[in-house]
Amino acid sequence: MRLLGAKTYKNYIGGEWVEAASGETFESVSPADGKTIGVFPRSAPEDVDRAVEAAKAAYEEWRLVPAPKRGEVLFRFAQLLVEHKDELTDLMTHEMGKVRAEAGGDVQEAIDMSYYMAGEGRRLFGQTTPSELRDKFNMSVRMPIGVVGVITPWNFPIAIPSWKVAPALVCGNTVVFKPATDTPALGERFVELLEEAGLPPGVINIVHGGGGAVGDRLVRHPDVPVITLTGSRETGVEVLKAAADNLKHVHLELGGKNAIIVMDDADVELAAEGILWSAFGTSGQRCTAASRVIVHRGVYDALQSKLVSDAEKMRLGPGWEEDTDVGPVINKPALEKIDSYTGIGKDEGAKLLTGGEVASGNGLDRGFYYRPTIFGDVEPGMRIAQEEIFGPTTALIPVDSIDEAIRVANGVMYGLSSSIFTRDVNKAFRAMRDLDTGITYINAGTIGAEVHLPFGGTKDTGNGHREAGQAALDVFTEWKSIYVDYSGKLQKAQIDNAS
Ligand code: UN1
Repeated sequence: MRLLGAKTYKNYIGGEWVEAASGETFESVSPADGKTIGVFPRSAPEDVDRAVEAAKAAYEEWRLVPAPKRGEVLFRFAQLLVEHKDELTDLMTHEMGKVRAEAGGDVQEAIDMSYYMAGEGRRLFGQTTPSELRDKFNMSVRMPIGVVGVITPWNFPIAIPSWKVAPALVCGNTVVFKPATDTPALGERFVELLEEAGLPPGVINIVHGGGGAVGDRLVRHPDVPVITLTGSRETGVEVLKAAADNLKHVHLELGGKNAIIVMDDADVELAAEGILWSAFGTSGQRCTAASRVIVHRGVYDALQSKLVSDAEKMRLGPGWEEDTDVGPVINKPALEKIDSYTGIGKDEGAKLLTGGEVASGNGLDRGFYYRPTIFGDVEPGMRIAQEEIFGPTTALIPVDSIDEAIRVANGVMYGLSSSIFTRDVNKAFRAMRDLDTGITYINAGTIGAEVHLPFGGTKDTGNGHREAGQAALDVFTEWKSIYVDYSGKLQKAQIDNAS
């Protein structure tokens, strides 16, 4: 692979590829086999300051570029992503670890989002509305805000940057982007392609480095009015607090503890397929992963045995090997955290049905592989049924009715995704209304959101915003209401037209 072999990468600031001011570096290492992907600048607050300065200067011109023209750059970017899809997919299997089909899906999601937001350049609709006074015209328009700080996770290393950067840019903002330190090469390729698409210098900037030095400075910088972060609940709370002094707009996309409900009238085969895909796809490292399965007792035994036998057939391996079902998890601390939850589940009295161990042999020792893990007889209050594990572990919780199923599904702090398998339309509509999540699926798993619908969750999954779809535009614009009086005289609202 072209990008493998410890290539040295740089920050991109004001249209120049530059090292960190300190000259310090860090490595990105493949979770699949431990090989070095590249060496990256370990940036400090002063690098962030330079990037923000460049982005602030570029904003003054970029905000005046007509939105359809801004959209055309995104259109070219989408085309470049199409051209480079195989290369990016391959790199993702190495740097992040997901299997090839899913890595291709990740890149495809960015292609979809970029085309969608390119089109938004010719919409960005506001409203026109009557005035309460004669000879007066009212409208509202979306205005860009300024420099957007984009902080992204490693689990969707091309898709999630596109969810944030594409709408930020089409709305007329400029960006300072900090990719996760586990997937910096993918972040860098993303920016190289934006440069190639014709984005003027300073409109997109990338600063590599950790949350402490780079993220924190971005969040506190007075010239960065918008922060968008996908990460853990803990980081989200810290970011919100740090941004409060400057009254920043903060968009947060945080954790999930997503449940699939399987009713006794469900197609059990289909439900099992949906559960395995949602629980073990991306090795369970999606915010939308199904880490709970709430099962009606009428089908509990049948579903459990099908899940266990199918999970045991899944092949672990590097994502680039065609017959791999489940790739590695991202790094050693993640592996240890996932394994610690197996211990917690056993101690709590849940029944370990399969998995529950680090996988080894056949070269797996070189990476971070964990066996697909299913716990049975789980009580809704157990920690494995409450806390986000972010790995290939799911918990089966038996229930007796739709009411109990919905109560259990809602009985967690998060509210991202949910699903129900049922053939009863009444139960499906109950679930659509009563499941307290930002996303609900009927007869499908909890993963697979499409880019033109709002993405995000209720409760501790976020702070009320949504990304993707039209909803994303609300994160990256301010509304301006404009009143045009063409009567030629002073007209006083609320007074001259009093009834
Ligand atoms: C995430 O895990 O943060 O719906 C995003 C899905 C994907 C996106 C997941 N399209 O699972």
